[in-house]
Amino acid sequence: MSAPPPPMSGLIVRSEQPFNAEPPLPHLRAAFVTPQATFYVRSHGEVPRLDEAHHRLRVGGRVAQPLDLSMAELRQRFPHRTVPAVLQCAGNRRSDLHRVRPVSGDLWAPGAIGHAEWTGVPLAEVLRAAGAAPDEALHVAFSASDMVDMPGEESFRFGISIPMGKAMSGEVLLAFAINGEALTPEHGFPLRVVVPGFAGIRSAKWVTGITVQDEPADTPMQRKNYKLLPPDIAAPPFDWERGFTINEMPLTSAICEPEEQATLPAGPTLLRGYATASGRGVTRVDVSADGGRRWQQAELERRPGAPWSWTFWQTRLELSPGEHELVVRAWDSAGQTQPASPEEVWNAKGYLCASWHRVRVRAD
Ligand SMILES: Nc1nc2c(c(=O)[nH]1)N[C@H]1C(S)=C(S)[C@@H](COP(=O)(O)O)O[C@H]1N2
Ligand SMILES: [Mo]
Repeated sequence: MSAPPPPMSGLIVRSEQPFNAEPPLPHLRAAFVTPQATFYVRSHGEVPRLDEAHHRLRVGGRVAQPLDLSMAELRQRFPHRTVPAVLQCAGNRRSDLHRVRPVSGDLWAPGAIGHAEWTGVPLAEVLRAAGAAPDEALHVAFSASDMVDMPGEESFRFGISIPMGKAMSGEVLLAFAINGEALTPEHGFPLRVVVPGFAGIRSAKWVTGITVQDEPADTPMQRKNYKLLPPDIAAPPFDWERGFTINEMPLTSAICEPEEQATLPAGPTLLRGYATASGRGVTRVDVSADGGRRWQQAELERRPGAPWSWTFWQTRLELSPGEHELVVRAWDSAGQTQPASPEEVWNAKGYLCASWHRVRVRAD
């Protein structure tokens, strides 16, 4: 009997162990709702193979009524909600920062992002049933089944947290389905957290425990990594105290087509890509064929009433024969736009690269 084909065929593998992979950008741009098979995978350890029938979710800490739920109980006892939301790794587009000065971590192109319809139970409902005090100063920590190895750390169980205010917002889900189908093991089967608008790291996969506590999670990935360090910190050992925790993701955009280093016929050329403002609206997308001197506005495609969804954009630009630097930048509903160059946002861990996305092409 042959093994079933891997669900993530066609992805560009950035690391075999742990398994990290992202879709080629034209695949990502092919559908407004990213199919699970096209969705990037970011794992810190081995992918656990879990059994839904025996999976349990324990809720404890500063709650009046601790819970210990099977998957069937979770599904039956709480209302279901579907939220279209972007999930994006804090390291998306790290390769652009690496070209400025070396950074540590997987060298993601702009494909460590996806947009799916997540279905599950609102975390807020479960916290309310457990009698968690809705005190905004508290933290909600998630623990998971996977063991993580990080450089300089003893092996530990995955754990991460979010502030109570976000946990009680209706959009944070304990999700058991993506685009109407069960999660695959790589994406967190049988249960994962989805925190719309926050860096992917907060969306714990294979979640087994929820703890309401006074402090953020006491794990290396909460205390140290996933912090934005100031630019003068260039090499390890990092002084993590000088960094701040990455929660909300910044306004960003990317060109998905044409691809970097493409050779195209001169003349009108279709450019397509994505933009996301993480809760705010994307109000305008500008595209340039001359490195950002002259701009043209792209046509936008988005889903009304879906604040955590993304925006697709497209436009045709006239390319004369020769080399061109294609550039995109998005604007949000607060009139903010993206920084022009990766130099301005360089940080040693290579997080939050949200500068104008630039693609070099040749027209013949
Ligand atoms: N348990 C667990 N949850 C996790 C991770 C992990 O390694 N273990 N990786 C996180 C990171 S860094 C990201 S970007 C997202 C990626 O989710 P995906 O693989 O479904 O795209 O999961 C997050 N949740
Ligand atoms: Mo991530």
